[in-house]
Amino acid sequence: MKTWKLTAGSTARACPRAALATLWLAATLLKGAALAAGESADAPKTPPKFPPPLPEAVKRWQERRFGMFIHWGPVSLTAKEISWSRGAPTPIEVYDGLYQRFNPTNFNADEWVRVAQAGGMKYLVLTTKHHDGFCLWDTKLTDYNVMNSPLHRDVVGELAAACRRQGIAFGAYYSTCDWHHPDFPLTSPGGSVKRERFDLDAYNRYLLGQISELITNYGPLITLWNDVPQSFEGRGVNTIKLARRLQPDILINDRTGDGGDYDTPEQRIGDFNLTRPWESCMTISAHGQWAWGGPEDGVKPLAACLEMLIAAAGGDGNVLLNVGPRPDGTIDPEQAARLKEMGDWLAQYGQSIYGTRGGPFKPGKWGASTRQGNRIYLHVLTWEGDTFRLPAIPAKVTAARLLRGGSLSFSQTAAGLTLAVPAAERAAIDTVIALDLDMPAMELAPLAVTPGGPG
Ligand code: H79
Repeated sequence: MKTWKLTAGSTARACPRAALATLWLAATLLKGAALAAGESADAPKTPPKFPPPLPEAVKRWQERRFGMFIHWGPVSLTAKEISWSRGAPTPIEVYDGLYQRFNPTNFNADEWVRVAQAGGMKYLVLTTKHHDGFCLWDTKLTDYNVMNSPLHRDVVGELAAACRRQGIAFGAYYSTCDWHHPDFPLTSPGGSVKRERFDLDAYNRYLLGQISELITNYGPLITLWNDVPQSFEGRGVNTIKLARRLQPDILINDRTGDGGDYDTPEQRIGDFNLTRPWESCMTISAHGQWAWGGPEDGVKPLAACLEMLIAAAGGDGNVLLNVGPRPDGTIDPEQAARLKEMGDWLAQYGQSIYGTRGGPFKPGKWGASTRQGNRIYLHVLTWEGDTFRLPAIPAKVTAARLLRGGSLSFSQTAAGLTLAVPAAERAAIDTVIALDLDMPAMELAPLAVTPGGPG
């Protein structure tokens, strides 16, 4: 199992005492591994605590493969990390007063959606409320919301409407923990301070009321994306039941306190898994920032961004790639430009990503494979020489070609598949090869590619 990994830059961005949240994420990962290791065919199955998602909803979400995550709020004025900077380095009183200066008059929901679509993204998830408790919609349940900022516009409402207009799915991130709410047991910095008095039942009613507002007023939502369920074990099931009752085809991620419909590896690409749906959430910021990190923050290289998507699709997972819009309401042009490059790549190679499933060749340093119908797409990222060998598959390859055209030599024997692509024909980042089969590609069992990959 891969362990929770931080990006090099993320620790440098002052996040003082994040132990609790980090522990929760680590514990969740360990629990998953323990379950997987302890499972046997005849072990009694624990009955699910909540109704499962509709299979067709999971399928539609998986087919989209690539979504935009948006972290934004009054904290964007400071270019510090959302919620984590509350208390340190930003004093709590200062942080909690930022909304009084939040006036991003250039916010244009349609423009955000255009940026997402130019990036080839098929859904969008906005931080409606992060751990800092500030609400980006016209909630009736707290005054600490965007209608009381100088902007005085319902950001969630405008974005949900723009998504509907432009035909892209909309989802709501809603932090389970809330370090601002007086009834929540933990507060800033980093959720590490215990409140003397709190009322978790009252907070739970607030959370359910807000989730109800989000689904009722802005739904249908493609997903309800909870985060950091501190103190919420045993309560998450209420979230799931409520959300499913209000919208039967909604998906709910695994951070409710009692799990959910799909796993959410954070800042790392998930492992190959055809049975449990998953989505990696990743930052486009070079420093692993979620909220806008300032003009010097920078973006990840195109290769890194495309490799995320390829490795995820090859492992049968989605990618939710995060942008942090600026305090004036616009998406940083550097972030938008990188997304456009991804979108341009997807315009050419999208058939090998959208609507595909992962495998049958498991992802590795060599690259990844995806499949749809009678076809396998090989995404070769690392070449060690011109020739590339793959293990044998119980299907006949009826045609092999480079997706963007060009010459390729191919042979199939009982020992396996051999492909050769001259250096001049290879793409700078990802050489995509389509293999047509005489049978449905999903019927092939997953196969590991020899370490060291092609050679
Ligand atoms: O919303 C984003 C993060 O703020 C949130 N999840 C994503 C989607 C998150 N909350 N807790 N955690 C992630 C786990 C803790 C991460 C930490 Fe740190 C790493 C805490 C301290 C080091 C990275 C750097 C996050 C804050 C600073």
